[in-house]
Amino acid sequence: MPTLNAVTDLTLEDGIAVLTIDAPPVNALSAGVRAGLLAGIRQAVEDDAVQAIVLICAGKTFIAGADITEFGKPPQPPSLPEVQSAIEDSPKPVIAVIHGTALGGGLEVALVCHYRVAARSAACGLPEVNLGLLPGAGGTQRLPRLVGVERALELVTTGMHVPAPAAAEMGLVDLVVDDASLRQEAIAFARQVVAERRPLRRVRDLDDRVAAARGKPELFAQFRRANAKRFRGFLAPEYNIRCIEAAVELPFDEGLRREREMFVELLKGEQSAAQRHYFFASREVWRLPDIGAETPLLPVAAIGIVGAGTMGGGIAMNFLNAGYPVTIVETSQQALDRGLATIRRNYENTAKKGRISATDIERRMALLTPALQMEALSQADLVIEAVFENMDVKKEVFARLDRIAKPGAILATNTSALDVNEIASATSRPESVIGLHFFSPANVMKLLEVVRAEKTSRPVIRTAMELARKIGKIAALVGVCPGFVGNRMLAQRQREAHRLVLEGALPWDVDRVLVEFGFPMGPFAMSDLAGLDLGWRRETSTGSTLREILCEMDRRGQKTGAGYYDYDEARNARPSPVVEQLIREFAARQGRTSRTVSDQEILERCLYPMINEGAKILEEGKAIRASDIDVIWVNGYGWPVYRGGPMFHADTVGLDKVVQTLRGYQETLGADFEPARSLEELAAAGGSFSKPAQRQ
Ligand code: 3H9
Repeated sequence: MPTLNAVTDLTLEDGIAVLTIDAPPVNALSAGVRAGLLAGIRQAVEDDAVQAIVLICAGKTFIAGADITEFGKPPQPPSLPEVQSAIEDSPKPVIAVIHGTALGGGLEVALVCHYRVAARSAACGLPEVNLGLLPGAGGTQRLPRLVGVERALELVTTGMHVPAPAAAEMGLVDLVVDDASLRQEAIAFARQVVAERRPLRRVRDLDDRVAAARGKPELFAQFRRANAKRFRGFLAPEYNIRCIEAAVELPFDEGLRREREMFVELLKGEQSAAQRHYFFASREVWRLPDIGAETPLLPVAAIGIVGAGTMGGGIAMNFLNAGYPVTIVETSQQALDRGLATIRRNYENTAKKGRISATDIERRMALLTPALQMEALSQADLVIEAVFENMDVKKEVFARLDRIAKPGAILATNTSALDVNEIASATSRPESVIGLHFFSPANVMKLLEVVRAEKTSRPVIRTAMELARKIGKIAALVGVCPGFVGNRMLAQRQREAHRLVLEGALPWDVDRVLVEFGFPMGPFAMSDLAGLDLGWRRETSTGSTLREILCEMDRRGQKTGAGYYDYDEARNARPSPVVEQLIREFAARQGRTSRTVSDQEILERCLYPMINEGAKILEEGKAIRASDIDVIWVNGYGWPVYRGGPMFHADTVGLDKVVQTLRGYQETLGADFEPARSLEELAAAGGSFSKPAQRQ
């Protein structure tokens, strides 16, 4: 049998046709793959020597889905449904052979096969929801027919990957075999199907499992209620649910049509565009233009951490979780004990939720060595400083580390805003110094800003990025500037949020508008959570800002039961009449008259200066690309992923509109709103951050 095309191949092995897809990196269903599949199935069906067909993939995975890069482009024949019909209607059994991951359209292809055999290490899933989509090739109609409605709802709304053994248990795959013998056993299974004259099992014809949910709308209502918080703001989960409802209530072909319509609607919408942008952005962020595979990686086996406070402890947990031995240093036994106790308590809380076992806790704690002397860090390959945020203190720590750390060790600071160049200057080896800006709580937050100082060497940067990957972070390489990328932009939003309040908006108005936009929390609720007294001291308080006045009144945030909001016992927030009155008086003392501020103004004034700052950051080369800024904001600051990130959002709004609006505010509010030069130029050239003008 001939090779079908560049990405598919058909061979005959003693009556069994083996149809192989070989389309790196992930065997996505590109036009070429679809064409090869269709041709292969047709040839195998026509060939009298073929008794059954085995569909298998080369490389690291089974089909990982539709080719996302084709979305939004003119469709190329054959369509996926056409290919699927050829498989499902084949008069000869077709067996999907799954290794790696069968995802999205990949699993949907497997679901039109008559049987599915999977390697033990494989996983299956319909992750379209994470791209703002739904499975658009029958997945929502076939999945519940195999696994039942409750499971199907869970799978399509989370996009979770189901390991092969669990997939077999729920009826998604028919046989699980050892990885090493997958191909051989799959062919043997095909022979068995032929020998036993097993029926051509078409999932579309099954009805029992969906019938069980027919006429039970409360099942869906309950699912929506239980997950309302998780789905807030997202369109795709609701559309996925509606498709499963259609699978239950409509005949198969009608359900398919409904699914198709909703898929197309989502595909054309802003949310999916944003989530697909984020998918590629979160992969691109790892690519460093001037640091490639030729840059040597430094060996890192042992970690040292200076400071066992909230940050130091959280950072340590990342490395312990990944199996690295960590030495953690504090200045007093009491602080050390407290730090270790917090780490243990965090692990115990995780264990209570069933995510780790008691053995896991002990294994991780055993990797941790407490110490009172910095000399204990002499053998560490990477030392991360997490002490008080003060330049003199940091420089002193680095000067000492310079004397103690072994040659070649990476010396990292966890500063969130200080000048890493200056910190590096306290050592005789600035090339080894880098910023690793973890976000709080460091054991939970995915984001890591890797801060490249002027003299940081390439091997140090590459090693830091690789380590970040190993400990499960999403790392973005940024340059030295006050606040780096994330906090520098946040400062813009904070300034406007506070200014808006003095002009007449109330803290809960600002928070509500940002929450409606999709942030989990607004800036004032956030301040209350973090504590208004961060960096505040009664002795030096001058009562000249709202925050100071609130602290002086002992309204220091959630922990004191009052801040910008009032809190009840269960920490539920209520707008505070006291604060409202206080704001009015404070503004009046400053000679301001209160006015009505529209929601639109709140949103524009909080977000557009951030976008503007993002443009300046790019101009100055402090971020590599606009999409890195988006990754930072989605992972570090709760920017809703269905809005892609601040720079993608600017593209969605239209850069000319952003510039115009900034100009408008500049007239009344001054230079803070002056558009960045690059933003104006890009807007004037009709470009966008995701597609710079020259590439269009
Ligand atoms: C769908 O199927 C819709 C259907 O229901 C309906 C159709 C009508 N397309 O992640 P990695 C690239 S929607 C194009 O770094 P890993 C990726 O960009 C799809 N490209 O590897 C990267 O490129 P580069 C539903 C894709 O080993 C390279 O492959 N499916 C696609 O860490 C390696 O990727 C999904 O949502 C794609 N579908 O993880 C699955 N997938 O090297 C999405 C990947 O140039 N994919 N690429 O940066 C994944 O979850 C992971 O890629 C996977 C491998 C787990 C497969």
